[in-house]
Amino acid sequence: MKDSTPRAIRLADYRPPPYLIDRVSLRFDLRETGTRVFSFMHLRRNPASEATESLLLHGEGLDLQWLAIDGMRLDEDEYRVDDEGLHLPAPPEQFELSSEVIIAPEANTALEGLYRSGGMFCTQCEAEGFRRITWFLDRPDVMAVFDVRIEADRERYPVLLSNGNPGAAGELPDGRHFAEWHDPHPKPCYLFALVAGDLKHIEERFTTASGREVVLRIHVEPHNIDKCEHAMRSLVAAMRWDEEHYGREYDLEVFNIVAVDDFNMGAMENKGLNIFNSKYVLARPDTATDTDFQGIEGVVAHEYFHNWTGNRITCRDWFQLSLKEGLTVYRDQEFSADMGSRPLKRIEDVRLLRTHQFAEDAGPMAHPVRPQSYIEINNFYTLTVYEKGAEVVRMQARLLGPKRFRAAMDRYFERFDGQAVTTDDFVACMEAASGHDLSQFKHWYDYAGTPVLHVQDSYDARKRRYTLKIRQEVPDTPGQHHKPPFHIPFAIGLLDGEGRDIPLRYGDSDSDGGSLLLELREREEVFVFDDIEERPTPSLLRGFSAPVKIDYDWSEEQLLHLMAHDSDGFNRWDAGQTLLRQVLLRMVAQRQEGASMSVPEALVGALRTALFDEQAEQALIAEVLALPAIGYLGDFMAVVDVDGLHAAREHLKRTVAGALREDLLMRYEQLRETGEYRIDAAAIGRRRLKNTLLGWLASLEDDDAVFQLLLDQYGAQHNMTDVMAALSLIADSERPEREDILADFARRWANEPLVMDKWFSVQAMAVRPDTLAQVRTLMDHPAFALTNPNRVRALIGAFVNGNPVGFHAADGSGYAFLAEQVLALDPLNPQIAARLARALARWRRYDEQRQLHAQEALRRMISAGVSKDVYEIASRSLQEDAE
Ligand code: 0A1
Ligand code: ZN
Repeated sequence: MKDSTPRAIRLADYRPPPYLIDRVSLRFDLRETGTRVFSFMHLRRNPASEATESLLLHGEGLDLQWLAIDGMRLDEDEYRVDDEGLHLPAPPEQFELSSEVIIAPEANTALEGLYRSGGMFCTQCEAEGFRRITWFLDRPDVMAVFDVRIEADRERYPVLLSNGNPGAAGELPDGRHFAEWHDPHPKPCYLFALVAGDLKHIEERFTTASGREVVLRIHVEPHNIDKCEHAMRSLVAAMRWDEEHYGREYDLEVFNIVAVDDFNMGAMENKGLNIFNSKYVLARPDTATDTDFQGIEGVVAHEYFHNWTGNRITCRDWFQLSLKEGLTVYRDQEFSADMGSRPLKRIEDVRLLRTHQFAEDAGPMAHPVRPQSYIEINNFYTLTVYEKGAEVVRMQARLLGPKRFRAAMDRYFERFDGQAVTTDDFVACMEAASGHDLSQFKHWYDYAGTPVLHVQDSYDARKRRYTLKIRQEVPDTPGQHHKPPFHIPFAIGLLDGEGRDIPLRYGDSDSDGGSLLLELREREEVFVFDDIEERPTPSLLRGFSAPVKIDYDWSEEQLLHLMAHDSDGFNRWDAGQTLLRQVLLRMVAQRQEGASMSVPEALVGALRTALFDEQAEQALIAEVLALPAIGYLGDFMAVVDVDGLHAAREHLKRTVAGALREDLLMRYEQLRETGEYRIDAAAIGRRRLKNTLLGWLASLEDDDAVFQLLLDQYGAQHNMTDVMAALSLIADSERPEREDILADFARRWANEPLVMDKWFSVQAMAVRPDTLAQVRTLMDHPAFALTNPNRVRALIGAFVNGNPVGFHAADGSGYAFLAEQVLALDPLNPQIAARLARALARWRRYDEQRQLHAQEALRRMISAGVSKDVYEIASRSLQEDAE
């Protein structure tokens, strides 16, 4: 093992930094091998620190050339360098520290610090990558003003970028040139960035609300210059939106975005120089799907919004990560809701949360939105910190109401601008601006686990009284037992027999004819509603007002009633999902008992009604017709039966498609793409519905007319959304045409790596007996590379996370494959290896035989001596109290 027993870092051990760094200037001498970094910085003792021991400046893998304090070179016995960094035994109260180090970006496959991607140099410093560039106090509460000078070969690297505003630039001897950058805003070093390369850009001018002009540029490799427009449109829309909704303006003369092919995550909000995974920049209708376009819009906005929520106001320490991430996800969700369809966006976000974050929160990696300890911070860029963190902000916005939430945000920006703060500081602003007491609410930040609301109701016809009894339960999670009750905003409605909302009042809240917001605080609470004429149908947790699970004994009639009438669009959809879930789980049970699986007539009828709903948005109809995922359904079983769930889903699809074949075909025909391609919300919704119907139809495997539709839609090559919808269904089939079509696609797109990723994924996700063998073969394809995170996610990731039937094969072959790939990846890129390893975290949910195979795979990782990234995931997964 690289680190014999990796040490845990604890929130409780936080101490202010011993020194502060006010200014730093960096000079980069970029070379094909061996890049020199010169650093000059001003340090002074932090008045808020009591530390007296020697000063540690973080640094990893730096080849130190020389070191000087106030211009005087230090002798080797005047400092000490170890794995952590540079120790200065007794530094002065304040001093200039200068140094030269040599680093090797050309050998950096971990993609942290300074590295090469394609022909360019780029950086990734969050969370702790800056220490791989030069010595520094690499922690977010040390904020400095940066000056940067970059020197490089002019021909190979004509474009030289860093944070802030551009300064001098010019020629140097030997075909080299330089550029200088000055960032006036003090920032933590995790926001530092540098790019050097042969790039082309598109440009736009943006005038801020107060009349300042900003130059916006998106830089890409020359052959991608025709794929940047959507990203630019998204950026301009995001800038305007932040002015209109939060009064936040951009604060530099330039805003640069660079797309790079090798990137561990989605993108990075470096001040004034956002660096993006090319997947979240590049799009053309023929290369990108609607989901890709929406992803770009969301990520461009997310990174832009970080300029205020993350950069101007940053995190005190990495335990506060959700301060910037949860808040910024909330902001980008709201932005996307305004750009497209609000109810649809909510459904998508909740689906992600419920299928993936709930699973994380119920497994061995469960951690609070504000974690209490970590071994490797890179393992905590999680759905909990991001998505649950966003729900925690959303709940506060809901509790405060729009006006007071805005006032609280104004206060936050005013009070903490230029500082590194905590989630407590954020909540304090919410409290101060509203007068709400949020002390109990803060449990959401401190305790892991998804609360369950056990709901019982009763109706007394004589007293015309309806009673709701709610008991909340927060499950134990690793290291956290017996949790106190949470403060939960619980929006409800009661429907009468006609499906209308019954006007409700409770205490001093009023439903205004729509929903009523109840606030749960006790372990058990009873709500009584009087003057209710008939037994109502409850619509619970409207709009998904809190990230909780509801345990209520729904009848089929109630769900059908809600599906048809609920005034809350989200709950109308959710009622359908609950009904589908109930039916599918019953079918799995029937199959396990050796009985034949049955699909209720009423469900078929309800789906048919939804299909012809004239009022609903087409995208919403598509969502109603989307079957819950195996991963989500499995959580409702004592022992996950992947094969049973797959069989039930397929049987249900076939049965419904058989019954509704003519209706589905008719609607499909009506929705066919005619004329020009557009990417507005209506067009996206139309395509989504059409392709959902195609999916139902394709379950009729022997239906030649249906298969012809797939071939026609593929053959039309109208846009990538339609092509991929057809291709993935063809790839899932046993038809002889399959191979030709896949080969055709690969021929067309051999030179577009992001499109080839789609080709890898559909094959990795195909439910066929030879899929794993195919995946292994595809790893030798010239377009695949284990060093590129997008390729790894597209092929290996798609198999382990997107193909439950294949990955959880009873013989353990999927688990063994995962262990093998994690071990191959770990020396190259521990972050990506650790992310992949998470696929095994919930092994305890499967049968005994699979459990044995999974444990073996996890043990194999640990005993091979892995990075602390992988070690943390694998060892926690095996821990006794893990689930
Ligand atoms: N702050 C970025 C996410 C990010 C985190 C870590 C990275 O490298 C290890 C890269 C990006 C965001 O939220 O977009
Ligand atoms: Zn972010």
